[in-house]
Amino acid sequence: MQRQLIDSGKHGLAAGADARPERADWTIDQGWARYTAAEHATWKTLYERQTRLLLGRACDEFVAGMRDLPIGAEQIPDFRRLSEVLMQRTGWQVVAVPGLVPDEVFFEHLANRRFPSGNFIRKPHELDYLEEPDVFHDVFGHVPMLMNPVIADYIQAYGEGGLRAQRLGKLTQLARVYWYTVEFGLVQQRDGLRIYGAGIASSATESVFALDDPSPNRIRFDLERVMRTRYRIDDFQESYFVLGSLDELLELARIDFLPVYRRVEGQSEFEPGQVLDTDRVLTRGTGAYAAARRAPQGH
Ligand code: HBI
Ligand code: FE
Repeated sequence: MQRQLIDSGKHGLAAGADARPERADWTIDQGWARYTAAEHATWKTLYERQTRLLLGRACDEFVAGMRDLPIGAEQIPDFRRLSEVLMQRTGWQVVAVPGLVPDEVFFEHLANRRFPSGNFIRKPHELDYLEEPDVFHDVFGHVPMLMNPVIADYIQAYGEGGLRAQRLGKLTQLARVYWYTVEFGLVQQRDGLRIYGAGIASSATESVFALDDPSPNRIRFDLERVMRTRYRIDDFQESYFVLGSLDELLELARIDFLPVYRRVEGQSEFEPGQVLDTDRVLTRGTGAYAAARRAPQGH
């Protein structure tokens, strides 16, 4: 499609290892004026479906962030306008990138309160699954939470922590914390469990599965436990970790992870669906979904 030729979008990058970003920080122009009517229409389809599903499912902070941002059904949001509002509220900006960027580039942006967002949007035939974060995942899923001061500090701390974890060889452990909070976190609120993770909030199927399906475990979040737990990147999670309140992330943004890495070092790892005697289990999952995926021919 035309905009990819112009922007060297994700296909340009995926084309080969020789693909190089024009800028060292991998940012590109969002190219807002070049989105086609069909691309805005894809956004609208996703926006309307997800807005409906998130009623009574998204946490209060997500709803408040969305309400105060220039994000609507009709158009793919303009990052400059998002950044104006975010900057005033929490000092964050949204910058455009062509897709996944190298870990250290990603961390460097977050450490400086710049959220790298894919500028492309998924194709109509891939509404429910995509390999790289697009503008719908990044803007609809992540940006509303960046309006919250706790999340704003937590994600910046993750960027700083990521640079350090790389030097310490602990990126695997840190990435699990990000995964089970920023991407797939649940939180207890007045009327029950709510979504705050962007990977869930931007997925029609997983926003229902994570809260309503009997298959997955829902376990009280514990830092060391989560650091030792592998995750699924290509399917629904088998376990979700639940905060009592988003304020618990304040503590995580402040503490030094080094002693935690040291404690976890050499300890066994847990499978995504494993439940421990020491877990505070909110829902013990049936595991039916994951079992069916492992044995699709099963009886
Ligand atoms: N790049 N654009 C983008 N978005 C991400 O979420 C992202 C990334 N690069 C690396 C990465 N995430 C993760 O592997 C790190 O959080 C570990
Ligand atoms: Fe994400």
